[in-house]
Amino acid sequence: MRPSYIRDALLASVVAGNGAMALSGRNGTTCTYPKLYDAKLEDLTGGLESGCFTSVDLVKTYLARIDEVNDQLHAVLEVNPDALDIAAQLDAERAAGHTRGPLHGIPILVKDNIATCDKMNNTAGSYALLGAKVPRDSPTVAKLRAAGAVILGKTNLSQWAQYRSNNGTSGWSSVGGQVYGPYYPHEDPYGSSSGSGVASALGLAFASLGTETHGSIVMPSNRAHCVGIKPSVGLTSRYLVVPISLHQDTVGPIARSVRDAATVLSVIAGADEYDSYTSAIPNGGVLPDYLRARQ
Ligand SMILES: *[C@@H]1O[C@H](CO)[C@@H](O)[C@H](O)[C@H]1NC(C)=O
Ligand SMILES: *[C@@H]1O[C@H](CO)[C@@H](O)[C@H](O)[C@H]1NC(C)=O
Ligand SMILES: CC(=O)N[C@H]1CO[C@H](CO)[C@@H](O)[C@@H]1O
Repeated sequence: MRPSYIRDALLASVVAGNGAMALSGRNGTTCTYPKLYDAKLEDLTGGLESGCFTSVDLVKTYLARIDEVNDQLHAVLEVNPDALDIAAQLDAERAAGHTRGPLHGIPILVKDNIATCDKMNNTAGSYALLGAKVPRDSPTVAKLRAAGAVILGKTNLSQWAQYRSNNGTSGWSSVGGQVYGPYYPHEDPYGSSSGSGVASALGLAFASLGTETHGSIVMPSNRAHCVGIKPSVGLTSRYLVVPISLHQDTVGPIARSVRDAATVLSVIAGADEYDSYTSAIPNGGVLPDYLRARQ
C-alpha cells in the first residue's frame, strides 16, 4: 500500500487549477502532465518547450509538494526564497529564444553540506554553521546554475554527512530533524544524503545533489529506489563542500533514471581551479558524452 504522501495531481492543479489530465500549450499542443515522482527530464523540458507549463509553475508545484510531505519526512531543510524569481527570469530567457543548457528552468535540490552563495544557509545540519556565508557558489552548484537549473532548496542529511560520531543516526541533523524514508512510516532512509534520496524519489525536485565519502550517495539512493552516481574522486569539485576526506569525498547526482542522473553528472563534472584533484581528469579534462553510453 502506498503511504498517503505518494500521490500526485499537483502539476495539473497548479497549472490548470482543476487537476485536468491534459494541458494545453502553444499552437494547439496538448500535454499530459507528468507525475512528479516519475517525471523524466524530457517530460519536464517537453512541457516547458511546448508552453504547457512554465518554470514558475514547476517551482510552485515542487514547493507545494515539499509542503505536502515535509512535515512527515523532513527531507528538505530549507527552500530558496528566490526560487520563483529565478524561475521567472529563466522563463523570460526561454521566451526570448535563449536556453542556457539541458537543465534550463528545471528545479534541483542540493544537500546542505554543499555551499550556495545566496540567501540560504549552509549548515551540514549543524547549528555551528547556521548563518555561515560563502564567497561564491560551490562549483557544482555554479555549473548547475550556468546550465539553467533553479536551485530550489537544501536537503536534510545525516549531520556532518554522518561524521558526527561513529554511530550517528542516518538522516538525523539537529537543524533539520530526522529524515524518514519514502515507502513506509518511519523508514530508515540510510545516509548521509538522506534528504536528497527521499526528495528525488518523491518528486520534490527533478533531481538532487548528494555527497559521498563512504556510501553516502549509493546507500540512500538504493533505499529510495533511485539512481545515485558516485563519481570517481576528482571528477566533481569538492570546493566549498564541508570536507571529511580529501581522498574520498565526491559530489554526485541522485535522480530517478540512469539517463537523468547522467545528464546531471555531465553538467556538474569537470575541472575546477579550486580542487586540484580535478586536474587528474583523464583525456586532457575532456569528459565523455555520458548520455551516449547507453548500450
Ligand atoms: C537561515 O537561517 C536563519 C537562522 O535560523 C533563518 O532565520 C533563515 O530563515 C534561514 N534562511 C532561509 C532562507 O531559510
Ligand atoms: C555509540 O558509540 C558510543 C561510543 O563508542 C557507545 O558508548 C554507544 O553505546 C554507541 N551507541 C549505540 C546505539 O550503538
Ligand atoms: C522547509 C522546511 O520544511 N524546513 C523545516 C526543516 O526542519 C526543521 C526542523 O524539523 C523545520 O523547523 C523547518 O521548517
